[in-house]
Formats: sequence, structure tokens, C-alpha cells
Amino acid sequence: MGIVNITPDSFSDGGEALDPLAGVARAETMVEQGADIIDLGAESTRPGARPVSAAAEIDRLMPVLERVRDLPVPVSVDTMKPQVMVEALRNGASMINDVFGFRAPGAIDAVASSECGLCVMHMQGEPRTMQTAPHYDDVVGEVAAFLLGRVRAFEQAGVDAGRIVVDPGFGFGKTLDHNLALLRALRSLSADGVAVLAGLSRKSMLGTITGKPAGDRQAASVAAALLAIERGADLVRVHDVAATRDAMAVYAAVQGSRA
Ligand code: HH2
Repeated sequence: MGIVNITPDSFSDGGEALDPLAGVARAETMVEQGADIIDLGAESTRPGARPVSAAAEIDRLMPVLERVRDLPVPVSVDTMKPQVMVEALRNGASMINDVFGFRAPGAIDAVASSECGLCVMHMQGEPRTMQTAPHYDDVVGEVAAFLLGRVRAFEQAGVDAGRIVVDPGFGFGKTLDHNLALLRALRSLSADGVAVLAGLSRKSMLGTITGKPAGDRQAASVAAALLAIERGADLVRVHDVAATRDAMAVYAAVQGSRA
């Protein structure tokens, strides 16, 4: 899954694709490099980010979505807002990726009757304050229980679990130790056998480990993506598609399969 952030303030690529044509070009390049899904985001969720209105998010998103939907891969829209979900699905999105886990009132209703894919992510708190003092007694157990609860909520709304992908939400209300524990236990987070997505690309945990700024974390991101795949991730959400693809090809060759 290749990341295209149409935002002024995303932590690693903010401002790079604010112009719709730049966003489209970025998506096209990622598809050429081997992305299977493009994830469009129009609101930053980095720690401390300020929320934007649904109208502003839709205004940023639509000019890019209208073009990217013609690419030969499905388009996911990264949003927490039911109103944005409805507009995205009406305009060609095939998947909704919600870092708030579809907990906003109306979020499940906004997506239930469509056929779209659903990424359900775990976050403790909300972006503005989530990194202040994250606390868990048992991070793996609590995140797994949350994800299973969301899968059940969807099933109660008549949504087939086959549409759902779960994601532990690396860096969303988590310390480095929490993130590492979740990465080690990734396979066990697959609630009811649903697919697992891992988003580690350029995240601050990699900065803590390597001492490098966001723009200089490509090697660490590729390593993290590969470790996530080895530990059961079915999808990886990345900024550096070409490099990640190369690493996956090596991994697949060693495993005796094709990437
Ligand atoms: N991480 C970010 C945003 N959306 N969605 C899922 N499912 N999983 C993630 O780990 C995830 C996500 C944050 O990264 P990024 O989009 O690069 O930055 P920003 O939120 O600042 O736009």
C-alpha cells in the first residue's frame, strides 16, 4: 500500500503533494513501482496534529481521487470522518482506512452497505495528545481485544469479516516498547483470521532506534516492513514503494515463492 498524503503537515511528506497534480503523479509513480493499493490521506494524524473539517478534507481529496481512481489499482481513503467516507465511496474509493477504528458515530453505517475494503486501526487517545503518556497493562492483549471487538461490531452490522483488515496502529498512543511488543506479536492480532496491515514507514520509533530524521529512515522502514511481513503482515503501508518491493522480492525468493 503506497501512501499519498495530500496535506500540508504530514510528518514525513507533508506539503509534497498538496497540489493535486503532484498527488496524482506520486500515485502513478508508486503504481509503476509495484504498489497494489494507493492510500490517499487528506488529514495528518501525526502526534500533535490539529483536526481539519470534513469540508476541507473533502476539498483536498476529491481532485486527486477523481484522477487516481482511474489507475489500475484500488484506492483507499484514510479518514476518520463518516461524511468523508461517504463522499470517497461515491467517488471511486474501494477501501476506507480509519485510524480511529470506525468508532465515530455513523462510521460503520457510512461503509456497511458498500462492498469496500475496511482497515480498522487501533489508537489509544486521539492524535493531538496520544503520545503524552501512553499506558497499557498488556499492550498485545488490549490491542488484540480492541481489534476483535471492532470486527464483532462490523459483523453485527452485517459486514462480512472478509472485507476487514486489522492494524495495531504503530505509534498511535504507543511507546517504543509498546510498538516492539506489537511487532513481535503481529500474527496473534489477526482477529478471527482477518488480514493484518502494518504501518511502520518512517515512523518516529525508527527515528528513536536509528537516531535519524523522518526523511532519512528509508532503510529502517524497509527493514521494518520486511520484519512485519515475516511476522504475519498481509499488507504493509509504505512511503518507499520501490525499495520495499525489492526487499519483498528477496524475501519471496528465499521463501521459494514470488513477491
Ligand atoms: N499511519 C499513519 C496514517 N494512517 N493508517 C493505518 N492503517 N496504519 C498506520 O500505521 C497509519 C495510517 C501516519 O503516517 P503518515 O500517513 O505517513 O503521516 P500523517 O498521519 O502525518 O499524514
